[in-house]
Amino acid sequence: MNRLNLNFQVKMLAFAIFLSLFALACNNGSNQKGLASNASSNAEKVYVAPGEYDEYYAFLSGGFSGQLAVYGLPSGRLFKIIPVFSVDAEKSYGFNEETKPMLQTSHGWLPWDDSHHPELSQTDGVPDGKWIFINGNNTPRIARIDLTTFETAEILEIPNSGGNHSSPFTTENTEYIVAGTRFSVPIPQKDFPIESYKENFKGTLSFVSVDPEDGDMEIAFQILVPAYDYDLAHCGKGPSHGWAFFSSYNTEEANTLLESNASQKDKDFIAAVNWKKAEEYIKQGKFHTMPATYYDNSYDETTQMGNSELKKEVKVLIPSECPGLMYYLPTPKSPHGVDVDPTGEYIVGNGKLSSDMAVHSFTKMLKAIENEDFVDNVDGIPVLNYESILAGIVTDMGLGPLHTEFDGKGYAYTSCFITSEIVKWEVATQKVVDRVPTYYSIGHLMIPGGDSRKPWGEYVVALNKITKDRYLPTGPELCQSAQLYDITGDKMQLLLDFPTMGEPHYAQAIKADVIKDKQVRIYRLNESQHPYKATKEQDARVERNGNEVHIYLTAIRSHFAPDNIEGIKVGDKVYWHVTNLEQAWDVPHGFAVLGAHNAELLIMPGQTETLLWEPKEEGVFPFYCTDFCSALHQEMQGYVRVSASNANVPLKWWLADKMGNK
Ligand code: K7E
Ligand code: CUA
Repeated sequence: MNRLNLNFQVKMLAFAIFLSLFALACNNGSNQKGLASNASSNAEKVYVAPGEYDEYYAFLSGGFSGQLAVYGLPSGRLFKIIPVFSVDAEKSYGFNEETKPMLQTSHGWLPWDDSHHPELSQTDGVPDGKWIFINGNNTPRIARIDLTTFETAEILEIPNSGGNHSSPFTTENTEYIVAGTRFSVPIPQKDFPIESYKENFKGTLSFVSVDPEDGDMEIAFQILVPAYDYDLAHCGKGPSHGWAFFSSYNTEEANTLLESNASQKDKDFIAAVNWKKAEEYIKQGKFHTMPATYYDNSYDETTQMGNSELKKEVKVLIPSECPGLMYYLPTPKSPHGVDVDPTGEYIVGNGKLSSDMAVHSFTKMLKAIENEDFVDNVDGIPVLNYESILAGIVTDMGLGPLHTEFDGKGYAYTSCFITSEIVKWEVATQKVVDRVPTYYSIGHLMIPGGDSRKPWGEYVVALNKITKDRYLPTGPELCQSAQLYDITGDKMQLLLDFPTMGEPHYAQAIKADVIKDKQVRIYRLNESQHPYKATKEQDARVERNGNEVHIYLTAIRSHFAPDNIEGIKVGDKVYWHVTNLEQAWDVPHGFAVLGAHNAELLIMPGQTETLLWEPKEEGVFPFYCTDFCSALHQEMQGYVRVSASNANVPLKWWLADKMGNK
């Protein structure tokens, strides 16, 4: 080979390497940004013209924000953050006297939780738009949000639980929502050595009944189960209605270094609970009444007050005493999500440490139970034979499958955390038909109606943990993010990225038509039963009772009545009860007073809210409306005079010369 030739070959090789690198870079570029082949037609698909409505309401959990966020789809526009488990200064939730009781627990008053899974109420297996439920993971609770007001209506504490993660998934007619404990603990709680985990720790699976009329939640019963980690749940539908399924990991019952110690066995369990059977056992009195301390907090719309009720006991079923109550379905490996397809036949175990994903058959499960095809028995719970219940295996799944949703056309969509992708597969054949990358590290995914009997399909939303380079950077903390994909064709198509508030674990969406026309617009003044209301200016007044002062204040465009108050003293406890006299939609008033140790009030038309103020020094302090309500909003202000604790300034209030005792 002559020199020239060699030179030429080296050059060609370099060129080839350059070309392949270039191709890689291009690939990377388009992968990194997920550039759509047809950006403008995709833009059209998510474009909602000014003044037009979105097609869906989407509810995304706030994760460690403890709240629930409401977005429009397909636009990704944020409409509202609904405060649930965490105080919210914007709306005074947890700061005003009316909503403080909502955050009462057996561990005291708690201003925070970690909310993961919103779940819409259902009728006949279809979201009915009455309520949305969400779990509090840290201090076990379930909240119910009313979808006519978009406000938290009830928070029920779950006793005998170490963390309410597998919750609050609903049965077909919202007969129950379920709550399995993620962490097993001593039940009842007691001081034990942690090393005695295997002897002394237990799990519980709770069934919370929901009143079909007013939504009132009660703990119907709990099932005492082996000390595994119960991770997620879904209820049966159609033929499997009457059953609920809970995934579990740590069937090793490890209590230290779970990352390896709870990953020893190649199968863990999905617990299948026959809740109709449970109802029979309850009726027959086969339950134990266990003492338990927990709160049920409800917000009453007529008194506009939250109320905390302390409850003292629960009914507990023990599987060994209740044959047929529950079974374990072996499932590889440390399954996270458990999802039931719209037909109710397929139970998908998202084995996050397994490369093969197991799909169980409900029909086969029933047959195995009938044939007593058991391989083991744990504390009276038969373990079914894996081979006998298996419908099939998805062999080409990505790595780290977490959750699955359905489009109602026979396809399933599974999120894979490690490979950052959504994998679409055919439910009946378990064959993979499409996959798309997500940016990045997807957790849950959501199809409107995708865990119901009748998914609307149309979109899948990826709920991502990490965004890296997707948005303008904002210091060390970057936003989490959702991504919207069109799933109407054979291939999934990325349409839109939008940031989310807090970590979106799960989400739900519902056709806007189901709820948009039943929104409460105002609270009627003549129906208010608030004990401190003042429904007309003539009723506005100030009352002293020892060192407690009650100010009955009214607000209307554009003044407070009264707007001058004297006779308050250092050391007083001053309750500002502000009634918004407006009776038109979209005219809230705000209220703030200098030096208050809590948040503003934001009072809807016809509503009364109360702010506690404890002035610590003498002076004259302004108060004002915080919500720009009219052209004269800036004039909506007043003064309160605070005198020494031993002063003799008489209690006086007025508005110009119109009122009070001036
Ligand atoms: Cu997968 Cu809490 Cu539902 Cu998050 S959980 S991802
Ligand atoms: Cu009322 Cu501004």
